[in-house]
Amino acid sequence: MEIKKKTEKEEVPVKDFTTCDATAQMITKGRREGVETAFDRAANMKACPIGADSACCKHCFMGPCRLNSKDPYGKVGVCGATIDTIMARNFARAIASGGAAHTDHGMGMVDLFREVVNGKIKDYEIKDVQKLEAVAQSIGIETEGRSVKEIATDLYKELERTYTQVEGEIPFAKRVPPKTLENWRKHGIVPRGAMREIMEMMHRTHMGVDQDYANITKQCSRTALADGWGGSMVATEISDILFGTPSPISIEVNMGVLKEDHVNIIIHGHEPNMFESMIASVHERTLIEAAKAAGAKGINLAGMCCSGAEVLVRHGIPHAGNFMSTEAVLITGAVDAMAVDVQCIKQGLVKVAECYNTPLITTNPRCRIEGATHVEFNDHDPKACTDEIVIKAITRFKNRKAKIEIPKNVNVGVHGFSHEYINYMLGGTFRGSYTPLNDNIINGRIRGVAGVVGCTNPRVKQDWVHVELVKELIKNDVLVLQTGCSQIALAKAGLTTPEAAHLAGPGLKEVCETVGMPPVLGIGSCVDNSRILIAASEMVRTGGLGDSIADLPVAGCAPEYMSEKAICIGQYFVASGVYTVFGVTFPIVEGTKFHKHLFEELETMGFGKWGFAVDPHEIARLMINHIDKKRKALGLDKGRERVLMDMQDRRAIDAA
Ligand code: SF4
Ligand code: MSK
Repeated sequence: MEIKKKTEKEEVPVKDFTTCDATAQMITKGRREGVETAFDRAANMKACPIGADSACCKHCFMGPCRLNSKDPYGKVGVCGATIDTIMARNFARAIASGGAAHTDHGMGMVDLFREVVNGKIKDYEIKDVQKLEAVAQSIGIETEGRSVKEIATDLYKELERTYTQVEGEIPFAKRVPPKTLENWRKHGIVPRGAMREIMEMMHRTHMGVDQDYANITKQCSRTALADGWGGSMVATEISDILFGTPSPISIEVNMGVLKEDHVNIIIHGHEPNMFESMIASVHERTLIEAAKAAGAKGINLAGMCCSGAEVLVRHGIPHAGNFMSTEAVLITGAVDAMAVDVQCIKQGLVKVAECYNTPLITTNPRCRIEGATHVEFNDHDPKACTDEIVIKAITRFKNRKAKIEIPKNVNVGVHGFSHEYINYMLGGTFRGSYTPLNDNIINGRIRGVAGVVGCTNPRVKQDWVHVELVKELIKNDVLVLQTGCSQIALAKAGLTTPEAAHLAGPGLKEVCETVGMPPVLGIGSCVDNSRILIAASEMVRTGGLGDSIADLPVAGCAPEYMSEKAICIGQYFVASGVYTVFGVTFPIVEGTKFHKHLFEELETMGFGKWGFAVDPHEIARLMINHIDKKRKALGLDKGRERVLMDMQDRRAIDAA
C-alpha cells in the first residue's frame, strides 16, 4: 500500500504509515509533541519521478542530463548516452556502494580476527572452534592434527584475499555448486577481490567508458558476487567463529522491551563487535551499582535494525524494532542512550534525540553525524567506549525530564536458524543433513523455499507488505527464511513461533509440527543473507533438486527495501540463480532493453532474474508461479495447487 502525499490541509493518518502499533503510538505522541519523523518527511516530499526511474545522469559536468522515461528513446544525454547506458550505470553504482558497505564490514571482521589470532586483542576470543574448522575445511585448509592458532592463521590469510585479490577466484568460490560456478566462468563473472571489483565498477561507470548495458550488467554481477560469496559471507563466518554460531533462541521483540524503571540503552547499526562489548559493559558490577545508585532497577540493553538482528540470534538480547522504528523509539522518552555504528542510521535521529535529551552516540570513524556525540570504538580497547556509553546513559537516566510513554507491545519469537542448525534440526546430531528438507520438497509437503528479507521504507506502510507476503507464502506451503528488518516485522506479527504453523498450508504445517519449528525462520542480519546462499548450495549438493542453484524451487524478495545494499543483495541472488522480486519501486524504466535484460534475458543465460510488484499478493503470486515452474522442470509438479484467496481474504485486503 503506497503512502499518499498529504496536501497542505490534511495530515496523513498514522494508520497509513505503519501496521506496527507501537510505532503508530509513538508517531502520534511525536505529533502531539511537535516531533517529526521520516514518515512525515516522506509524506511531504514526493519522490523525484525522473530519479525514481533512474532516467537522469550526473556522471559528468556536461550534464546533469535528464531523459524522459515516458519516451525513453526520444532523447540521449549530451555525450550521447542512451537510457539503457544511464540506467545500467546508475544500477551498477548502487551495487558498488551496497557491496562496499558489506565488504568493508566484512574486512573489519577479518582485521579483528587477525588481531585476536595473533594475541593483540584480548577482549574477544575464538568461541566456536567447530565452526572455525568447518570453514577452513570448506576452502581446503588442512585441520587434522593442527592447533587452533595454526588453522586460524591460515584462515585469516586466505580470507584476506576476499578483499585484496587482484587476479583469480575468491576463496569461497570453492563453496559454489559446480554447475553454478561453471556458468559464472562461462560468463566471466567469478569475482576477484572486492576492492578490485568495486574499483573496476566505478571505472567502468565513469563518463565515456562502458556504454553497453549488457557488459555493465556482467560487472554488476561480478561485483555483487564479491559481496554475497565474499564480503558478506566472510563477515558472517568470522562473526560466528568469534561470537558463536546461532541456534534457536526465544526472544522478545517490540518497543515494550523498554523498561521505565531501568537505564535503557539501544544499539543500532550493523557490526557485532561494539554490541558484544556492550553486553560485557552492561554486566559490569560497578556500572550496575552506579545505575542503582542513580535510582534505576538495572540496565536494560536492546538492539534495533541489523545490530539487533545479529545479536538476538546469538544471545537472545531483546529487539526494539526495525529501521522505520528507530526515530519512533526515541519518542518513548525512555531511551537513555542510543549508540550507533554504521549503515541505516538516519541523520534525522539527531533531532529526535535532542527533543528527548537522549544522547545519540556515534562510535565508528566512518560514521559521524553532525550534532551527535562521538565516542570512538576501538577493538583493542572496546570497553573504554562501551563503558562510557553506559555512564552517559546512567547520567541521562538520573536527569530524565521527558514525558515517558512506553508502548506495551512485546512479542515473543524463536530466531537463530543458522545453516548449521537447519542441518542439525532436520537431520539430527549424527546425521546432520538437508536430506529431510529436500525429501519434503520432493514429496510436495514443502512447495519450495523463499527468502524474504530487507528493509522497511516510509514510501509503503511499514511491515504490511512483509507480513501479508509471508502469510500468503506459508499458506501455500512455502518455507520462509528471513534476515534483517523483515524478520523483525514477522516477529512482531507473531509468525516466528512454532505455534504459527497453524497459518501454514497442510504440508508445511505437518513438517513444522513434526520438527517443532516455525514456518518462518529468522536467521540474522543483512550480511547473513549469505546463510541463505549456503543453504541453497547445500540443497543442490544434497541432490534431487537439480544441478545448480538456478534449478531449485526457490525465490527471494525484498518487499519494502530502501538501501543500495539491497540492490547489491538482489543482484548476487539473481547472479547465483534465484528469481528475486523487489517491491516499493524499481529504478529501471519498463519497456527498455536494460529492463528486458534484467527481467528476462538473464534467466536464459542460466542465472536467476529480477521481478517487481508492489502488492504483497501479487509478489506472492510471482514467487509461487516461479517455484511451480521450477518444480515442473524437475518433474515435481504433481498434485500441487495454489491456495486461492477467498472472499474473507479479499475483504481483509480492501479494509487494510
Ligand atoms: Fe550527461 Fe553523458 Fe555527462 Fe551523463 S555522462 S551527465 S549523460 S553528458
Ligand atoms: S538494517 S539495510 S534497513 S534490512 Fe540491515 Fe534493515 Fe535494510 Fe538497514
